[in-house]
This record gives sequence, C-alpha cells and structure tokens, in this order.
Amino acid sequence: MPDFRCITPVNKNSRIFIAGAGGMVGSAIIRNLLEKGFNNLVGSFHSSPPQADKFTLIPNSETLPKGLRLVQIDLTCQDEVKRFFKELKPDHVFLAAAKVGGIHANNTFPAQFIHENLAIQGNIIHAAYEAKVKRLLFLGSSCIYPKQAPQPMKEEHLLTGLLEPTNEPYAIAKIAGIKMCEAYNRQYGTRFLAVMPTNLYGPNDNFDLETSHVLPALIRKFNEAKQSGAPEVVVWGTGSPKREFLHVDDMADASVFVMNLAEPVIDEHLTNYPKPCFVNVGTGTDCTIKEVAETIKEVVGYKGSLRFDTSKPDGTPRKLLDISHLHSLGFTAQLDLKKGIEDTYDWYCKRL
Ligand code: GFB
Repeated sequence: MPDFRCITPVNKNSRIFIAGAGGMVGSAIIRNLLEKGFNNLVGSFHSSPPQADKFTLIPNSETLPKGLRLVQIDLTCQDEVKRFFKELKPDHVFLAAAKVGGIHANNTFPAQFIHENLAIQGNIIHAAYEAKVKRLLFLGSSCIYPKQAPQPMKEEHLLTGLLEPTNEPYAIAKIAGIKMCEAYNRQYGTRFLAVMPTNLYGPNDNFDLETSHVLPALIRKFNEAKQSGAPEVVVWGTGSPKREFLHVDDMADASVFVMNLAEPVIDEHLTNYPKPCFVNVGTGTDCTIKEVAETIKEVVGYKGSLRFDTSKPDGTPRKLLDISHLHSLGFTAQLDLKKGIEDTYDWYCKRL
C-alpha cells in the first residue's frame, strides 16, 4: 500500500506549474485550483494557445482568469524545459502534459505515444528535481496494470503480468514515469507522487472520431446521427468490454486533494522511501461499452439502433480500479455518470 501522511496544505500563493494546460485534465486542474483560491498559476501549452473558455467554461469568454499565466513550451525539448524551470522556479508541479488518445490512436501511433510521453515526463521530472520543486504530481493511467489483473485492480498489481497490446507503448511510458518518481524519491528525497486515473471524460475532451476515447466519440456519433436522421450508429468492438468512467472535474479535485494533503513518508536516511508512490483514482463502478452507448443514446435523444463493428478491437476486457486507498485518504468522486454525460453533451452542443 502507498504510504502517505497528512501535511500542511499547499500555500495559496505558491507558484504552481501545470504542464499541459490546454488539455482536458490540465485545464480542469487549473479551474479547480482557481476555484480554491490559488492565485499564482502558470500553465504550459505547445502549439496554439488554449482559449480562455477552457478555464472558465463560459463559451467564447476571451479573458484569462486572474491568477493564471500561459507559456508556450515544447516539453519534449530538454533545453527548453531546463531553461523554463530555472527561470520560473515553481514550488509545485502538476504533470498533466501527455500524448493521449483512444484505442485506435494508441494502436496506430505507438512510436509517438512512447517517445513523446517518455520525453515530456523525463524532462519535467528531472528539471523539477534540479529546481528543488517541493512537490510534483504525475498523472498516469489505469492501463499501467496487466491485461489479466485481478479486478478491481490494486496499486500492488503493477508489474505482475503482461500488458494490453493496443496500448503497451503508452502504458510502458506511464510505468516509467511512476518508477522515475520513486527512484528520485529514494535517491534524492524528493516528494514526487502520482495518481492513476481510470477512463476520463468531460469538457475540453477530444471529439475527433479517429483519435478520441469512446465516450466523446459516441456523443458525437449519436448527435450527428440524430441530426442527419441516420438509422444506425456504429459502435466499435463487441460492446462487452467494461470500463470505469470518471468525470474530469472529479479527477482534478482528486489531483489537488493528493497534492494538498498527502506526502510520502521518507525517513531521514531514505530507507523508508515510498513504494509505490501512486494512488488509484476512480469511481469504483464500471459498465459495459454497450451500456454506456445506450446511456449516451438516451441523453442525446437518438431513436435509431446500434451496430457493433467487431472488426475493431475491444482492448482490455475490464479495468476497474480498486479505490480503497484513495477512500482511506478521505476522497470520494462526486459526479454520477449519467449526470456527467448530460453535462458533457451540453458543453459539446454549446460549442458546435
Ligand atoms: O475509450 P477507448 O478508445 O480506450 O475504447 P481504451 C474503449 C472501448 O470502447 C473499446 C470501444 O472496447 C473500443 O473498441 N468503442 C466503441 C470505441 N466505439 C468506439 C468509438 O467510436 N471510439 C472509441 N475510441 N472506442 C485507452 C488506451 O484504452 O484508454 C489508453 O488506449 C488510455 O492508453 C485510455 O489508457 C484511458 O479504454 O480501450
């Protein structure tokens, strides 16, 4: 079991760097921190600056919230990251920048998934150590666990079996990130923690049909089918795999909670270094892809039928997280799946 203890919460004025501010998770963490009164936030983006409405959720809002600055950095470039950390000297870091995507993207671009993720996290974790960052939170993924792991999957199931082939390169990169945090904690006495979220969804998700995850893909497919009057919607795979879906606002809340409250216990001789240094984040319940498709169909108000395309991969049969450790620390996810889908559909429609 991860070994954490409560400490003084992060100071509201401390300089907090959120890597990946333009993404669904990074922007949700920023919204959460701003709501809680943190006022010295710096978020990074790579290619184009994120719209202000990512951080306010008010469509077309143009002004960035007070207390937030955005900077452009190529996080895969070691020199840029080193220079940035030297100048900014952040107190705390949320490492939410990553190359992410659904089953098809992972299967099609395995080199990019392993290369970009290893580069981003390697550069940031090392630069954070050199810049004496007080605490860093690395965001992983539930795909780190073996394909045949016992359900629900506990933190100690890491590295006990073979991975799911469709996302092995991504999973290997995330496992390397965890092990890097643990190695730095052990050798240098750093306070680097990690959270392993289950499948996330919510505002600012990727709705591209080729690269997205199942939930945003189906919101878009059902909505387009409703508008065009198409008689059926194609759902990939058999519909029988099970997934656990967590709203990104709950994920952001859990990330800030872990950053705020928990710290690995490290004794002065570094012999009691924390291993593992991560905690699962989920809802504790899952459903089949067929069930989630039917819920989305109902929310969207589509009247046609579903067709399962079994030429597409199912991926992992099931990946339900054991969240007892997170519960014992005092955190429980709040948002119900149906309500979360309704809110996400509403957000999606406002931006069409
Ligand atoms: O969400 P998803 O792409 O990723 O797919 P994973 C989940 C399940 O939904 C698979 C099915 O069984 C898909 O075949 N599915 C049905 C669809 N219709 C669709 C559709 O239209 N689009 C998509 N994308 N799927 C990813 C990993 O795995 O999960 C990542 O590849 C990461 O590494 C992420 O861990 C959380 O849950 O299978």
